[in-house]
Amino acid sequence: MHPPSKRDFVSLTLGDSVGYTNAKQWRRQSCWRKWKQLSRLQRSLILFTLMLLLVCGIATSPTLIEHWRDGGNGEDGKQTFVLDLKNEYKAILPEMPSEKKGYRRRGPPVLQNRLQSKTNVSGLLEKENHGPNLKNVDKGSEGEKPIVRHGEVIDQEEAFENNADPSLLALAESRLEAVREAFRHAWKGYKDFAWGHDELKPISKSYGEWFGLGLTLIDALDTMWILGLKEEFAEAREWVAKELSFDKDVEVNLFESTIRILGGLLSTYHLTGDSVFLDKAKDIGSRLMPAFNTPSKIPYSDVNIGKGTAHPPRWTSDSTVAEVTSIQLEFRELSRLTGDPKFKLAVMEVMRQVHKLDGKQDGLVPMFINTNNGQFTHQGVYTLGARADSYYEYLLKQWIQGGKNEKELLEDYLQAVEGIKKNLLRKTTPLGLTFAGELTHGQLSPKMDHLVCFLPGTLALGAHHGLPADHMELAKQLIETCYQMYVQMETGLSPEIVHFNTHDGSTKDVDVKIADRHNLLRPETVESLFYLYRFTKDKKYQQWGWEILQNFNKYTRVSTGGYTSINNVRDPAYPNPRDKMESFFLGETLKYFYLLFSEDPSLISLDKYVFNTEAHPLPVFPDEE
Ligand code: DMJ
Repeated sequence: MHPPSKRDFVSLTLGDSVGYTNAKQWRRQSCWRKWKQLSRLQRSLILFTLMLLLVCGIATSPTLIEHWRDGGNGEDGKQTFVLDLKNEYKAILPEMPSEKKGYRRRGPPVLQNRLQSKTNVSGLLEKENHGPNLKNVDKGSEGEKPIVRHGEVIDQEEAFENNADPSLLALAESRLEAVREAFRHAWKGYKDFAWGHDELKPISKSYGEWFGLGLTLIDALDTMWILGLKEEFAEAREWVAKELSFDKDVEVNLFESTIRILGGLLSTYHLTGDSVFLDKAKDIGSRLMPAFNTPSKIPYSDVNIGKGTAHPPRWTSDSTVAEVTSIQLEFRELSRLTGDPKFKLAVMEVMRQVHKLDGKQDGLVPMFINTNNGQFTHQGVYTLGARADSYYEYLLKQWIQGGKNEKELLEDYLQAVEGIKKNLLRKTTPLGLTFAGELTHGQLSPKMDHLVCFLPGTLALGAHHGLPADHMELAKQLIETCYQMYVQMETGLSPEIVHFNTHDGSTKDVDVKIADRHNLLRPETVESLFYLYRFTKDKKYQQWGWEILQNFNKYTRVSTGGYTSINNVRDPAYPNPRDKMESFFLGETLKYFYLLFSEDPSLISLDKYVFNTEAHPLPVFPDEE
């Protein structure tokens, strides 16, 4: 045994005040001396016993185990976060029975089985989040804590790596904020002058009704959720819960009310888990069903949702092909959620019939179908624009939604893309832009609706899901053309319809007829820019979108609130406002801007969701269904 070294002794007294010569100090010195007097074996035995006690103590303390399994995060943002969320959302989200029973999470069934083995590595991304969407944090069955965002589980580590460049994040954030600001401005106009009505008329500070069902408010719900606009969302949610009633003697268009109202309610239900939206979706879905009571089972265009009657337009017994083939995503999802197959059976009967109909040209469909005999009418005219557009979009998206199992949908889609390539594609002069024209009885017209600009996004989505790579190449060419439809206009905003020049010696690619010079704040080009950016990460697509957003702000923004359609994209001095803000500006255009500028690929993952044709994300069905 050796005496305490000078150093050991000094260390005990360091920091003591001058008067610190009390019993405590004496006791310490005495203990230390006794310790030093013990043999090495005695000291080892004591240390071993202490260690053993410590380990046993930890093993029997649930609090500490919990703390360690959490990676020591018990005191950081995550646990506080759970509490915050519960408090914050009390007003919005009803307490779900599953929470009371201690189940893993609230929310629609499809999303529960995605709570798998994702590891919660840190609280980093919580700071990057978009507001009200971080709604629940639960323990996984193996002690993991998946983060549920936008109704889905994300891997934070992966997402953080994707977002690692600070300058990229700063640019993205400023653009995202610009979209939020644009949304707030549009919403202010709607709130001040059109609350609860279908559409804002921002110039006259009034509103217009189409169905009298609060169309803009419903179309905008999931956009607010995605943009993180909590207060606006909460107010709108209250309106849906307390004011929205479908028990009304009103005529609605089957397609428009399906994509905007049913689609909007279903996607908001998926993002929030709030059953009020599902209840409303079931109600409107059921009220639309009389449309299918036709001799052919091809639905009528119009339904009286109060009376339960349906009919075609007054002048014809035809329905529009795009309309009857672009309601499937929504009704299929409604069947899945309710367990009632009648919705799905009705819409799939339409697809079954259209699949085997004569009158297509290399997979391209005419624009009209008769509700009595189920045959195409007005044959020989093929367009990718109005009345046919979303037929093609929904072939692909139904195939994705259903887990890529429905072969007929894929066959029809692939055949249609070949039909487009064979029959509709041409090049402009002088720039050699690729465009999709219209075929009329064998003659190609170089006319293209702005609506056709959905196509690059759809082609890119197909390529992402394993379809031929040349679809992506065509997508890239077509989106360039759509961008040029903006760039070549004096306001930098696209007209509704363009005619391309194809003859030698033309000096400009794009011509616009006087009647086609309007811009309705449509989303298709921004939508396709979003898909192209997600899949290629080519910054030019974001830049193009940024230019377009600035031009919307320059020529369509109304100072007292809202944005307006304009009559003349060729006159920057007087674009001539039309005094109407379409609901799809909030439902689609601003949402796609936001998604385009976001660097987070898990923000509505394109592997987990398909967007309906009104930009409402619906989940891809889980494998087992
Ligand atoms: C929207 O209602 C939908 O995108 C539809 O498919 C086409 N028209 C408008 C937007 O332009």
